Amino acid sequence: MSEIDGVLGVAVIGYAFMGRAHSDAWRTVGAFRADLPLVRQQVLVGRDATEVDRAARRLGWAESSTDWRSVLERPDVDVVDVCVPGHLHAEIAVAALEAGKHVIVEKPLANTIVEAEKMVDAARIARGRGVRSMVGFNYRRVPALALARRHVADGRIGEVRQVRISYLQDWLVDERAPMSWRLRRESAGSGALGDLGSHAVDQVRFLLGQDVTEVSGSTHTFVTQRPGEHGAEDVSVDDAAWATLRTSGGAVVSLEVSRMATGRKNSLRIEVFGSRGSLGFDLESLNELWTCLDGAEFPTRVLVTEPDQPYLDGWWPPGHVLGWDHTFTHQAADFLRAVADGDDPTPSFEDGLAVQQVLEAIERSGTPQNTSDARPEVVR
Ligand code: SOE
Repeated sequence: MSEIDGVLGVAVIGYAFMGRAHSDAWRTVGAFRADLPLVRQQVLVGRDATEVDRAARRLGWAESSTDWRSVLERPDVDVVDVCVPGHLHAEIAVAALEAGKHVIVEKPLANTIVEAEKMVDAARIARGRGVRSMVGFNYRRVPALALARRHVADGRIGEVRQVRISYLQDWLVDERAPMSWRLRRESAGSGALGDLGSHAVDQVRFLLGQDVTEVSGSTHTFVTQRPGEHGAEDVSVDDAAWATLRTSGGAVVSLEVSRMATGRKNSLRIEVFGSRGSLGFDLESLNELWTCLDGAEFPTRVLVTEPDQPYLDGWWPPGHVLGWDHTFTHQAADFLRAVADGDDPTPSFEDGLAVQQVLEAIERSGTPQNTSDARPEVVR
């Protein structure tokens, strides 16, 4: 904790979509949990001095900076929250951990296994010095999904046999949608696979409490060129990906992610089928979980707003529903709790690496093969 005033100073690197979502979380976390260390929104970091300054004022930051390296040297910064494109994650996170800052990195942890491994090494060394790290898979903090995990862990649906998970968006359906960092391999690593598939793989690991051991998959790019700043540019990542996964507990998972699913804005749907029940979730009805527990024959819709359900004791009376943004507040709160208690928060960088290994195995497996010699990839 900052020696200056006993309050944790936070720096967020990046102020686009995720930087805004994380800024909002740091601003609201004190309203959610009164028993956590206080935070000070110290500095927002970005490349464009005028823009980042404007964003800092809007989003509640005391200052802005264009130099993340100098921010790591500041004694009034205790937490560094990395919300920039994937290719910058490893360099900033490793440097921040070495500087003794607690670190959150937005998902996916990195663009490659090699980068993710470097981050895991740095996190391991930092952990020995009491420095905490976490990867930001915010959907773990949806109350309904945290409740689903609790039901699976408590054996309420028996042995999990089958999972269906899809994460579908449609912001690339229009062929005129312009190039961006998300469509270039060098900045994003992969397309829908890394962006949406990382959430899906993390949910499988989270909900089942199991590792993914085997993968067979396929990726596809429907629109291979898009308007860039200087004319048409090649798209170097996938638009959609499909996979069948097997888990350490013997479950089989069907996974589908796409940015070309016309009419689906941000549709994360999950169904988990076990020997004694099932669970169903749809992000578009974020406060609901469909449960079929303890051998019941039909599913029931449960409104997840009760104080004894995950994350809800800090909010409003029952029935006062939450939104997508609250998942980031919960994430910030869980991180602060771990820092205050001297625990290691989850998902760890090791979890982020495990997800990356599955994503890369899906890509490898996606190399077209003759049907006669197609074999699943074993996740290393
Ligand atoms: C964009 O596709 C995106 O913002 C993802 O990057 C987020 O992780 C997801 O929550 C919503 O969609």
